[in-house]
Amino acid sequence: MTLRKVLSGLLKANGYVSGGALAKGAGVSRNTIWKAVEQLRADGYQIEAAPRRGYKLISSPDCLRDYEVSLHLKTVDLGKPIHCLDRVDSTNQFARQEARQGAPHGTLVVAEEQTAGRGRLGRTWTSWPGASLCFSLVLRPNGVAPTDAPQLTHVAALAVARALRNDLGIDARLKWPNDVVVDGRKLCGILVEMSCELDLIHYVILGIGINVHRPSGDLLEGGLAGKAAVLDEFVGAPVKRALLLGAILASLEQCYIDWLNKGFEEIRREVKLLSSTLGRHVEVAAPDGPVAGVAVDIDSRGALVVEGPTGEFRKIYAGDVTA
Ligand code: BT5
Repeated sequence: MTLRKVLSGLLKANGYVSGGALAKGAGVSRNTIWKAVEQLRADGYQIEAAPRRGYKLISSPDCLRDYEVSLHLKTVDLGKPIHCLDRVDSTNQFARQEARQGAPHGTLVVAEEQTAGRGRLGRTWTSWPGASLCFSLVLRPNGVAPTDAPQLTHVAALAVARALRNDLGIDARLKWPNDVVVDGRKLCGILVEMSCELDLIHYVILGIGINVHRPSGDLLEGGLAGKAAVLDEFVGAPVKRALLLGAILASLEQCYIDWLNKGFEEIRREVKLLSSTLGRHVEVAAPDGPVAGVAVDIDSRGALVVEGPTGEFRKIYAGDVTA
């Protein structure tokens, strides 16, 4: 808490701020401020100290520590509480354990490194310590039917795309059902998992992975070469992950509340506008076999509607699209 308050005081000062003023703002002693500044320096913050003038923040590292992440939260529920982990098998797995033990709606799990990041259907999500943003949220959508939960994939994808478009000016598009793509390459993957009974959702775990920086040693080569996109390269400067996380959570909270209050229709309309899948000839690896045709719609349940060569329409509820 003290680190957060000191960092917040340094940021607000936008120049030098005295140790006394920081101590007053944080409600602690000057000695505690001195210790907090030392801790922040050890964590990679560059802080100048000058006699009679106080402290000045020169630069911040791109870190995902809880005090930095919480500083950029603009949400009511999402991100409360926060678990910031150095290393975990999968943030979805960790969040699921938390949810089982009663973690509240909005609980955020973010990790610097995932050792067993998951995609859908047992696939792998690759991430790189320091270069990726990987996080999961515990959601408890009260009153929503389990059959409507898959719409959350679209809600989340739209929220990420909106944040990237509005805050960073990136032409982010949505590839049905769970990818956010830029220039046709995958920047972000979304994994929605649920625990439910026939007519009751216990909890949903929403996992989001984003490639932010190009990993050192160009680990994007190999299987992901030409398929994966890296955010920095579209922004033209290194993006701070804690800031990005704050922007995405704000956007997600807005989309989520709209979805709860107004249903899927408005979300669907915007998803269709940003879709990179609609209007294209696609091949879909659907659970009951391959389907080929033109993707013509996303229906009121989030299914992809494909028009086959003889004019028949098929609704695909889950699958992978090759365009
Ligand atoms: C996804 O699955 O795209 C869901 C990814 C969700 C990842 C997050 S990270 C935080 C949370 N914790 C987890 O353990 N998971 C979630 P799917 O549509 O099945 O896509 C997986 C496929 O995407 C892989 O088979 C690769 O082809 C490709 N892929 C893997 N890593 C990638 C990356 N970093 N960038 C782009 N594509 C990637």
